[in-house]
Amino acid sequence: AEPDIATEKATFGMGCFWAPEPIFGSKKGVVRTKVGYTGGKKENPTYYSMGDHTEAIQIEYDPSQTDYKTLLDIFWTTHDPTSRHKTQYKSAIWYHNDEQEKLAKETKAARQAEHRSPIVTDIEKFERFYDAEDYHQKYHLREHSRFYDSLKLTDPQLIKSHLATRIHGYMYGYGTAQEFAEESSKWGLSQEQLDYIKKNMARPRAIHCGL
Ligand code: MHO
Repeated sequence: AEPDIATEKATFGMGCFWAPEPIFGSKKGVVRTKVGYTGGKKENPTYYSMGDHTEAIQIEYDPSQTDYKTLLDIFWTTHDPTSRHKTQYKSAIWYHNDEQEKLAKETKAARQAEHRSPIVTDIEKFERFYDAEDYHQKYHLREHSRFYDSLKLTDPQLIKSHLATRIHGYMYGYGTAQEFAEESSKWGLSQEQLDYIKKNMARPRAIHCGL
């Protein structure tokens, strides 16, 4: 069953949207992630016709376990906020409230000292998120097709799945073995499934997006 907790949202553009899901997925307090299109005006964008939208990740987090500042630290350090890309892949923060806007602007200013070139990240008000097509959700988890099939998640379940979100992160090396041991004991997975995840945690496959 999906955890029934009050979550808050964070929405980021970090380049191709396949990579950020595992980056955030296994972080403390991250309940679920999904990918989609936001920031533009075009109605009902699709991957091959996204118009003025950007590929984005939306994170739902438990504010009693983590906070927006922590997520921003991950955002700033796991993509290059100084490289200018076309709108599809731009670096951006879409804030959901005044507090997020303030933290986004403050951290952007503070992070500039770490870069030679100007940070080009756009900070805009969140308007509307269009979910990406099913095959983009948990993209890299789906690549482990036999394991993925063994989870028996339908596409509508997958986009909301806490379990898939967490596994996706661990599988690509973004969590610690200790956190994994504590958390995975509650998942009800078979020993074979757990061993498969552990094997991948030890040697995570590299993620590449050809931007
Ligand atoms: N077409 C690029 C980027 C994919 S991203 C979801 C690739 O295959 O790596 O736009």
